[in-house]
Amino acid sequence: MAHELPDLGYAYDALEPQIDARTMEIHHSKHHNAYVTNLNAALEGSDLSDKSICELVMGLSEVPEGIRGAVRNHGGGHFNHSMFWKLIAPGGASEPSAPVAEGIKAAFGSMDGFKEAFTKAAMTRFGSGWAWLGVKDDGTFGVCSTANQDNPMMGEISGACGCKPILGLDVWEHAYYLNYQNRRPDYVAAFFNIINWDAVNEFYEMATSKGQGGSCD
Ligand code: MN3
Repeated sequence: MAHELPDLGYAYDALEPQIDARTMEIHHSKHHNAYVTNLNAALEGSDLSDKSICELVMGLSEVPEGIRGAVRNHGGGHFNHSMFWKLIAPGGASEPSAPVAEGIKAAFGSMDGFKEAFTKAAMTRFGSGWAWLGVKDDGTFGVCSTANQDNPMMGEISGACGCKPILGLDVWEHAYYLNYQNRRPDYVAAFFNIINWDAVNEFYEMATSKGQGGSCD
């Protein structure tokens, strides 16, 4: 079955002023849509068409070499954005509840300590990529970043994350340029005000109970 662009579940202007409607519309209906279209095109004629996006991303090393790059870029893009829309969906909890709150405190000392570490990951990602909060195999929390549309679910190929992602921030310029131009720090700061912590909790449950990350449902 072909992969599909998920509905946002909320209006493009629902996140203003933190993220403007035009950015959301282009980001979802153009950028994310293109990842889905290109992923489907790459998979056409392969025997991977029955695989879920989660299976594709987690099993990247088993994808035939000829289409592995396309699945990595476009499949990663589809996975990451599907997770991202849920993480900024309006109406959820504005702060984490246990055990996410406890995991953050144990790893970073406080919410401010977490924000500092996450902001650093987002700011030191040169060029395009993502910043992540994830749960490691030993249950502790960590922060890292990946390039392009890679994500920690891809394992070692994505870098040194070594975690299952429960929160991610798109730091590609297409995610913020219309409103923030070169001011990535302001965009990152705004993101903290719109995180849907209910979604983070759900991704935490998924990570700890199934060893999977966002977009694996
Ligand atoms: Mn994006």
